[in-house]
Amino acid sequence: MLYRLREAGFSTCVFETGDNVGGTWYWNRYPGARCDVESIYYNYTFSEELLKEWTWSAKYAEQPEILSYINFVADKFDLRKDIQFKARVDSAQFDEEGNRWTIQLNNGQIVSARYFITGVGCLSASNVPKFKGLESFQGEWYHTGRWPHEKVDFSGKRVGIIGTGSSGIQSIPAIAKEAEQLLVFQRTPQYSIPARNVLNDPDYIQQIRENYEEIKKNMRKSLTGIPMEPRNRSALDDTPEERRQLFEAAWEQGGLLSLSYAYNDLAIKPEANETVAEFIRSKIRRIVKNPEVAEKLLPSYFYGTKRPIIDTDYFETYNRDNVTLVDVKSAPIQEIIPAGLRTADAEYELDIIVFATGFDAMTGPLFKMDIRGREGVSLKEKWAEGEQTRTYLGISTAGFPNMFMLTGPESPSVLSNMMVSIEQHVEWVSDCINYMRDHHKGVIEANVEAENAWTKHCREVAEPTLYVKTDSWYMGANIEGKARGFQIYLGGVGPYRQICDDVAEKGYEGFTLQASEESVVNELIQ
Ligand code: N01
Repeated sequence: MLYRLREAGFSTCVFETGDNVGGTWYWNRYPGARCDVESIYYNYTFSEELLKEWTWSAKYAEQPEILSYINFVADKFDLRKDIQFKARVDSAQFDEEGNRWTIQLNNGQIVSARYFITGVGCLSASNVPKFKGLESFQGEWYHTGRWPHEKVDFSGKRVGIIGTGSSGIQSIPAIAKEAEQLLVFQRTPQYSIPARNVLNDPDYIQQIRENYEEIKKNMRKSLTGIPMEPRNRSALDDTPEERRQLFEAAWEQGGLLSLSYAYNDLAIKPEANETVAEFIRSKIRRIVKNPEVAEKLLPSYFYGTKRPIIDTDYFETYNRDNVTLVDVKSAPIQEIIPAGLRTADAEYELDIIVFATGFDAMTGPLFKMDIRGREGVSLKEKWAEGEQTRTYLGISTAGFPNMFMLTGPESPSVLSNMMVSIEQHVEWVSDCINYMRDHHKGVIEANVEAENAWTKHCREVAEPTLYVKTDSWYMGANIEGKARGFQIYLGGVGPYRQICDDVAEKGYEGFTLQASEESVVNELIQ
């Protein structure tokens, strides 16, 4: 966003809490952290030069490599000179008289800007559950989403990890190799399939480079930003043996979408979903040697309605002597004690606790700032009314003029390859700001009717799917007291891009654009 606006001649400044670039990949440095989207699709595509200069070492890049890439991009385009680090935005308020945003930083600095763009991500507000007694714990504790920059030494330690989502499942095998004892406190068992990571072959990279224009086009028009489409057949149209063979091949192939895309109705029909769910359960039973442990690891929600997880030796890790699975669904964690933690039926001594307990997703990062639009109404207040987010295209929200949210709620965001969705929003927003300048407009604001129609459309697309039947962070269900509602646009990246482009082509249909003060003054003079 900074690069595009700067190239277009706008004076632009980025405020960043961290002391360097990287965002998600700056904060999530826990052992085993890596991307679940293939590296060749998980990069910027705006610069051909950049695509040629960077080579990914493996199919799924590890966090240090992705962070090096982001630093490489920042250096190449000299981005840091317009980024203020260690600068957290505490509040942003729209001033109706001057039609400008007043942005207040935690260091006391106040900035005035015509446009206010949030690039705070969807999963950056880490969630540490409010366990009683945490402050009394005498060991060390960490959250996966706020991992220290120094190495955490697990050797010879009794480590407890709470949470078995993507972060837990990536870190458990890595921590188990180092720690003396690892206790996994699991509330909800998860489906996970092998990533099957491999090093990238130079010939393969060459072939990708030669065809990147085509690959980029396919990524942009695909459903998820990854150039793959679901197989156009119902799971219920195949015999059990045909299904088994297909699922086996997908399991061998590994990766994020291989099983989800095996049939076209797995996210819609419970009976279809059960075929893939049971297939994965059969794999867990076969991999985990202790049948009692295997039984505790069997998930029961609809497969794919939480972020599908890919792993390296996750279920195999439970065959190690130093790993113990503790079921905290039947005996919940009651409190953290100085020596460890206490569940409803036992006490566990621990030297280190790892919270792999996720994030206050989607709205959490936005609500960490006190954002106020017209008449001083805060975003929090606006979205508390009716108990759901309301946006136009997931980019803007009525009452908050000249504010844009990159990968905001009700856009495809976390249900897509984030790189593709970020670039699409960046292109759309910078085109819009250029249009405003070229047409002498000073204020752009979503109309309430357009917003209501978009929010309704988002709900209507999600409603027939199984996503809304699962308690997940997609639904806001992981945070106590948070309003429930599906906050992501499920219509797909390609169709969504088309909708956004059509809106722009029709002169920003659904928005009200006001002339800039300068152009009004000019007209009066003439
Ligand atoms: O968080 P999660 P995450 N007591 O919310 C448990 C992305 N990501 O950080 O399911 C006990 O998925 C909770 O249990 P339950 C990706 O989009 C991507 O792992 O609520 N347990 C669950 O097991 C992902 O979906 C990558 O019953 C408690 C876990 O903590 C998203 O980030 C890598 C608890 C939280 O799982 C979030 O993943 C990592 C409590 N009080 C993450 N509270 C890539 O590969 C919570 N839990 C790119």
